[in-house]
Amino acid sequence: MTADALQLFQPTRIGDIEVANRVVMAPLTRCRADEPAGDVPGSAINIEYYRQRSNAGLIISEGTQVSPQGKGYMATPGIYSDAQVEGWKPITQAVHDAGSKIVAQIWHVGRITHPDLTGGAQPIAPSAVQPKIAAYTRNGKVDAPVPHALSVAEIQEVVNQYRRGAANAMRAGFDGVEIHGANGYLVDQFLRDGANHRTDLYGVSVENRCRFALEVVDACVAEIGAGRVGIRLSPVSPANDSSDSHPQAVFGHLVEELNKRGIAFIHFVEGSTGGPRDVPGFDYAGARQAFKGTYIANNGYTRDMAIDAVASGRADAIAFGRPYIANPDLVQRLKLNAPLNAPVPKTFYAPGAVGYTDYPTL
Ligand code: 8OZ
Repeated sequence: MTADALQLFQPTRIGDIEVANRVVMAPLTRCRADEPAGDVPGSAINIEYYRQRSNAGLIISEGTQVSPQGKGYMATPGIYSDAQVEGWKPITQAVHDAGSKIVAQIWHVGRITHPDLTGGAQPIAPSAVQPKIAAYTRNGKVDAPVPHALSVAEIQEVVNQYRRGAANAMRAGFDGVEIHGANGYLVDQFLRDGANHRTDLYGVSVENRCRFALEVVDACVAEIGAGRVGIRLSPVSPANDSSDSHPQAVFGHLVEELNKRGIAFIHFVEGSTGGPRDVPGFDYAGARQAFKGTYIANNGYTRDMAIDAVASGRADAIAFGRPYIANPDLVQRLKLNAPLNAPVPKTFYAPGAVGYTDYPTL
């Protein structure tokens, strides 16, 4: 069979979004927004970076914080200010002009940050439990502090920040949003009992620990429609000091609830983010059966694994992260089974064009 006949390269729909193929560019933090201007994206190299990768059926943007307090790394772009919305517009335009689609990953890091990154604000979390992680600030590597445990009223304010992020994403020309529910950030902190020690409506039971995630989903759905909302989950990933005693129970329940809401997609980090896939504790095939929307699979997929997963129906689409950093023309390379450029980690988060827009195409 010629590559063009492979299902991985066939068009489909992801919720309301028509995509040219089932290769997805995973969200990738690149730390190249204009920080002094207020974490604004849209520089010439930002536009060029996304334009180069518009061979993906769907691009998921780098994580974009929904508030200043939601920021955990230097020079990540936001989606809360008018200047940020204006900054995103030429990026979404360039992607659309090249025939691709792009959703904004809306992100709040919760406790995975430091006041040096949040404009002095104390990090927030479901509970005052200090994560065992270091934050990287202009002053170097520092321990993330004990976060402030959100009150119920404050939780509602944060839900509204995601809602505004979704509305702003549409104003900026995005095709929808991916709620960042993975990798130990705020949504995941509520889901998993390593970080969530609450005893109120947001804690203890599986239903209560899913409440925040579902309130965020419901707010985004009310704002932009279920067909333009997806979520990324990493049920067993230890990223950012995340852990849970019974991941199957909490994420199994969450998937059922997400299915009831008819959202466009769930994007699963299968296994340990950027690491081993064979981490026990969650049944992805069961989730695939339970969720009627699009199942996007991620984490260490090779060409053969991606072709097989989509052909066998185990996944609807495959998200590639590091391969997309180093291979702007990834879809063409996958079609031709051409060799891939190796990513260079030291330029992943460094400013400038080197290691960003200068990887060679075929
Ligand atoms: C790598 C570096 C900084 C942030 C994630 C948003 O893990 C991230 C991230 C990854 O989801």
